[in-house]
Amino acid sequence: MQPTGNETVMESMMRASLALLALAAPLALASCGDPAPTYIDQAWVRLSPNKDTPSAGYFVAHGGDAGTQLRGVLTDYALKVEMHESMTENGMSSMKPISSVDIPAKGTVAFAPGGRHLMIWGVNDTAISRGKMQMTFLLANGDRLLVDAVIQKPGAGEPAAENKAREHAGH
Ligand SMILES: [Cu+2]
Repeated sequence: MQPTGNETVMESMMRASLALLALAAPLALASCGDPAPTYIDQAWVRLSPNKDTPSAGYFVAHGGDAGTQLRGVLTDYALKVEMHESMTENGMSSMKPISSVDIPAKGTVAFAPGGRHLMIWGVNDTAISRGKMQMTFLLANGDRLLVDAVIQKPGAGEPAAENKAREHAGH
């Protein structure tokens, strides 16, 4: 069968899109390797004993080679998440919402009991029975980090020892 004009056009279009794919692949690899990305670990949630009051969330953010900011946290497993800061003034402790937190290059920012924390309203029953919930951390550089937070029942402590042991084993 003789090749028609149409087939020639289609072939050249296919060749063009293959060429684009070949160009795209090295770019994708470059963004995964160098430079070191910002990441989140030791994420956990202290479940509120009362469904009408919010639970608290904690984690550690590790800055990559470039500084960025944490702009917010989303999850499908709760009604609402806010970033808060606790402070003590004249012996009174209070907290206020914060809209962004700097994560310096190669620095560490901890959200920990008594300080910065996540307020989480309406943690989903499915997540509670599973013992963990996935959260999405939104960075100013456009990265979205998916992190599983361990859900601790009311009264249970911080699962830090376990997390740290795992982290060291990996290094
Ligand atoms: Cu709060």
